[in-house]
Amino acid sequence: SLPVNDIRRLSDLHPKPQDINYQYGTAGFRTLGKVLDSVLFRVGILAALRSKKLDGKTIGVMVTASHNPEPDNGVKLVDPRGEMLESSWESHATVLANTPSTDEFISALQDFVKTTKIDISKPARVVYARDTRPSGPALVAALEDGLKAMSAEGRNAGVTTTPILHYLVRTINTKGSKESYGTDTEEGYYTKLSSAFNKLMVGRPPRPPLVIDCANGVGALAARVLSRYLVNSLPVELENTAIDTPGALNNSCGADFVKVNQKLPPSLTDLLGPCQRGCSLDGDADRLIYFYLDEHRQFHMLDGDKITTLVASFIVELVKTVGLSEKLKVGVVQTAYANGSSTKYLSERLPVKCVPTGVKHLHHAAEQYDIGVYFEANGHGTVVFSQPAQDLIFSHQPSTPTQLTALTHLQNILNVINQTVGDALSDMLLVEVVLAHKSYGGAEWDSLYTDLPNRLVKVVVPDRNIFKTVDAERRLVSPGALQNKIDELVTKYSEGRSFVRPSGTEDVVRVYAEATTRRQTDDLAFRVAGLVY
Ligand code: NG1
Ligand code: ZN
Repeated sequence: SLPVNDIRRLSDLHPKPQDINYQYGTAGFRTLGKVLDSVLFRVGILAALRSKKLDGKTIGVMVTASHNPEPDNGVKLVDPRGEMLESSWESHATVLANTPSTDEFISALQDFVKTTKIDISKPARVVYARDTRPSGPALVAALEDGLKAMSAEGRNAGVTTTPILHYLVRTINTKGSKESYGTDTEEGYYTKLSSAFNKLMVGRPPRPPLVIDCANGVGALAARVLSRYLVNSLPVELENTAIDTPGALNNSCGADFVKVNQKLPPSLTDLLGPCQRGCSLDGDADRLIYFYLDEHRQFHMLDGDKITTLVASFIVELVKTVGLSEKLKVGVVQTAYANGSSTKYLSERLPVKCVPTGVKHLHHAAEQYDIGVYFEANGHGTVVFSQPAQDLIFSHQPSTPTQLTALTHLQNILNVINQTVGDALSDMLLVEVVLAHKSYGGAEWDSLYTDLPNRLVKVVVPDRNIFKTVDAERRLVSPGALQNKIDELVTKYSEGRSFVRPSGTEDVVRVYAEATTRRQTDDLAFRVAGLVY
């Protein structure tokens, strides 16, 4: 049975604040770092229980608030294959985080163990990490108390990126099996990605240096280490690496800043030359946005949709050259936030599916293809290969030298990609491979299709829970007549599209709009926001 005495003693050190209601949302628990102590303790216990339920497989816990401001923090659980926590456990997490007292917490735990049929005698293993936020160390200590209460075996992966933590979970759980995913260390990660990348870059002409905006976060540490493995293949210039400067994290820099403001971080203005490309990571290095300046120093953004297009087209080409088009179907997954032009371009070439916001939806839909490419417009995404697809790629016998070359490229690409989750550094290497192989600069890449002007605005409303959506969040069914009013407005704009949905991570409603001109787009967004308010 549960070690009730240990849990009680340690739980009393991490009391739940009375007035706060926590919610395990699309990004786990996320709010101000200073109110998360009890949540981390309880997540430690929950992670141990999840591990026991899965027969001692290692569960991951990541302490981060990604692109959110520095005072925020958060925590999410990672399942054994490196995926997001199974959704049925999200509500258990919410319930456990909100029980008011230690006694109620313990009885909720006892109920949970019983109804979920968890065998407490099984071992529990958890690997955990945090980003660079100042609130991180104390929260990790609270998590460790939770693990201690359950006598779980903990492995502290230190300060690292979210995707590296996912990689560690997957490699630990597949160690020594035929599905082995690499060595279960950070070094294993860097070696796996970089050696595949370096092979793909052999014989390519030298590239101008890539400027990497590290958002003053943990990506700075990871990008620095990675760059040592790339000395002969990719010159990089690391910017916004001030991880110890209070208030700097994600402040006027990083992938979210660039995507939302559609402009260069001010700190890069004097650094980026004409026709030079750069990219921004977010605070935990799982999102990536590219950009370049043209010859007139005009800024152009290359977001998740542009990455999807570049990568999916390249993989399709390789598969075709290898002669496996019939056996390896490539498909794309997007959300409603994908630019209409990208959807149009892709749909004319590939199967494209639209799913609700949140990586788990994209990931699961992508797994339905042999090779699934998914990115949120904000730059979070990856490519997933089904097991049969991987087996085929590594066992296929090519019949011509051209096929052999393409097949080897495909094999190396598989190893550059972090299939567990969106990974800014892995995605960056993937983009660089395609650019090098196609001899593309930013402008050539950008020219595949032209983005429709778009605008994303937040509206603060008294209760966002009254907003209910259907059709992959593209239409509202509540409140009442709102969707009809939006539909009516949209018809007045050429190529107009707009939708409204409640955020899963912030207490706001988001309004998205696109149309053929900047002015029309802003006007549409403004008027739809007016309807919502
Ligand atoms: P919400 O707050 O539900 O819109 C945001 C992003 C998602 C996803 C999650 C998790 C937008 C419009 N939404 O979700 O794509 O990244 O955060 O971090 O970018
Ligand atoms: Zn992130």
